[in-house]
Amino acid sequence: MSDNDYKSGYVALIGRPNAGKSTLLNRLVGEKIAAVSNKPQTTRHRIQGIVTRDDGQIVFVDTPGVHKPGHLLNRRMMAAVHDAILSVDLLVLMRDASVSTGNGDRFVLELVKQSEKPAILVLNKVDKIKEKGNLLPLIELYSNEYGFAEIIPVSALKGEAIDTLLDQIVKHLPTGEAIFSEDEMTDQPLRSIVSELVREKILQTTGEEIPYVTAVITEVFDETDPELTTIFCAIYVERASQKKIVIGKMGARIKDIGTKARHDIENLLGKKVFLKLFVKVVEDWRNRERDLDEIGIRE
Ligand SMILES: Nc1nc2c(ncn2[C@@H]2O[C@H](COP(=O)(O)OP(=O)(O)OP(=O)(O)O)[C@@H](O)[C@H]2O)c(=O)[nH]1
Ligand SMILES: [Mg+2]
Repeated sequence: MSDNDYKSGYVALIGRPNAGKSTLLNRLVGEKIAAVSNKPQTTRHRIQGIVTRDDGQIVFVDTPGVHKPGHLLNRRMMAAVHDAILSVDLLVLMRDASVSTGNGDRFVLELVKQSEKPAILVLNKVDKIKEKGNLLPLIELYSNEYGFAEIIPVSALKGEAIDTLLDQIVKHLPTGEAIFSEDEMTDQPLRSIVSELVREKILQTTGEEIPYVTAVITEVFDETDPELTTIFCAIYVERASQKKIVIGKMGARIKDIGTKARHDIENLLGKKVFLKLFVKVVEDWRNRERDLDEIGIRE
């Protein structure tokens, strides 16, 4: 292939909360760099994942699920979505095809229409759909609304049709040189990935209330010892009662969170990890500029 055929560009993954954007990002990059959970609003800031192939380089921008903003936190989350839409070459609108169309879906579609950018529609979670013919009305609905360059049913979880999706994405990118070196996989510092992995375990092990009021900051990341990386993470909650929930009976829950997170972090670093977690009560951090800046959710 001549250099003139090489493609490169930025691609935003946008959609409602829970559509499977971060699952897809992890699948595409081949490493766990973004938190995934069945709770909505798992992703809070934009996360880039880089895929380098022989014929091109794609910089994926994972974004928070589109929702009505309440706290300052949520306003910043939605600003990240709008920024991403404006700054990329191609949009991937991701839709959970296993649930019926709601106002949220129409709102996301509207964002795509307003952008007038080239877009690919990804119908995710097809592993949950027995009769593939059931996708046809959805395909029709979306193609009547916008000129999607492609419509591709996938399963991000099972890895179905992911190669087809990548091929189609590269096809629709502008020609250009690689943006990042080929061994780069994300723009996220290890510290933030670690925080996200800990937060993911909190989301996965607690009920409905805790996810929204939790943030994680990696305060110590010490690689001095080549055999063992020492990591301290602070878990923010808003009230003492929430701290009790995160810690659990006799510390059982926080121990569980720590064990699961350490496992993922060791996989990522390829090294043994000593992970210490502690819980801090910080009232109303979701509305405080300084706290949001500190946990990396910037304007
Ligand atoms: N069955 C099935 N489940 C999936 C698939 N993709 C994602 N999921 C599940 O859907 C849930 C949400 O996945 P996420 O990747 O966190 O979704 P998201 O779009 O990033 O969500 P937000 O960050 O909240 O906007 C998780 O429980 C995933 O395991 C899929 O292809 N099939
Ligand atoms: Mg996400």
